[in-house]
Amino acid sequence: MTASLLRRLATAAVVLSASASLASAQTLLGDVTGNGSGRAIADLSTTTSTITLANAGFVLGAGNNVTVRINGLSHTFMNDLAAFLVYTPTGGGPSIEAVLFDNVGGNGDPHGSFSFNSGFGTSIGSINLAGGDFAPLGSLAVFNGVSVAGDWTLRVEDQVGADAGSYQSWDIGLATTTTTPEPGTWALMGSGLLGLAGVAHRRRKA
Ligand SMILES: [Ca+2]
Ligand SMILES: [Ca+2]
Repeated sequence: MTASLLRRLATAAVVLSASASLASAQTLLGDVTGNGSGRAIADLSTTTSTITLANAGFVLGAGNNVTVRINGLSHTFMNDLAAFLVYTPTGGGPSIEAVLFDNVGGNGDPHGSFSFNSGFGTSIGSINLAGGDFAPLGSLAVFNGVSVAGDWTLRVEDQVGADAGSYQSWDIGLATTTTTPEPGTWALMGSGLLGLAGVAHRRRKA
């Protein structure tokens, strides 16, 4: 066994142990991520929090590409709650939505962070109120094929009178493929500087 191979194996072991520790926490997967604000969840209310992503050229392929993580969810009656992920593309067009959970947890009090990906092994129907990684009620594959650019909204509904709650923040993680940009625009695409570069170019010409 060569030294180089040993080094590669050691690196792989580190990566594996990092994934293992992530999986025991609340996992966020994907190369494109965004963070959204927390909200109070008032009794009998609907609350939304939106993450706007500007990643032009990034597309969701086939597979379990969407992870949603709700951080610090707290409520005094879990079954009151329903939560949805809604996507509206930049420039308009029909929205797409999926239900993350609804009518789960009985009268228990959720108190933790909850990650959702359709590839996770535990259904949200078997919720642990302390949080964890769960497959959502609705399939997140409904987002496959969309261009990432747009508004990603977490909608949380408190549907039953008495009891309320809050969450601290939320994250989205998207595992993407890229459409092929023109040569020279590749590096600018990811950093979101394409528009600025265009402005600079026009100024030089003027
Ligand atoms: Ca409900
Ligand atoms: Ca309520």
